[in-house]
Amino acid sequence: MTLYIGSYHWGFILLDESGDMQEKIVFDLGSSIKIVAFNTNARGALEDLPANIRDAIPSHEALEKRNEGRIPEPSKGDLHELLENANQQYPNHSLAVMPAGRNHMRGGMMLHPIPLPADATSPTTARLSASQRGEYTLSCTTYCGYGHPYMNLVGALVVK
Ligand SMILES: [Cu+2]
Repeated sequence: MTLYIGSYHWGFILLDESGDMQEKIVFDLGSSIKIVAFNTNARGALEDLPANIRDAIPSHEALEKRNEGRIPEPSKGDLHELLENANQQYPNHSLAVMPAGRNHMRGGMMLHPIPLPADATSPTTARLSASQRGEYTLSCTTYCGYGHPYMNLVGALVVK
């Protein structure tokens, strides 16, 4: 099974092979999963994706809308300005997969961080094996501006 994961300021989108957006994907214990990860700002990487996946990626405006209510309003400035600023100054993300509810510093990750630079010319591929039951969170471990601490998709992968 292949999963497509895209990063944006400040979150991840999770797409299955048919290009359907998912909040959560459930696997059987022992499954082997291929992850194709990309920065939604990396044009070169997007060109390398299958057409149905590329076409399913929301516009930058739609991705920005996802931040409303999920990312706390800053005490100074507004969210939109901070996002523009982050796009310029901190364009890169990374993807780690770790057990839900745990700090990544404590280990137990399913996937050590893979970089998702904005100037990547191709997506990054990784393999995971679902060797332990539980819920896993997608998380960015590269500082990417104001919303970085909220850049995670809690319990997005579930091994049953
Ligand atoms: Cu990030």
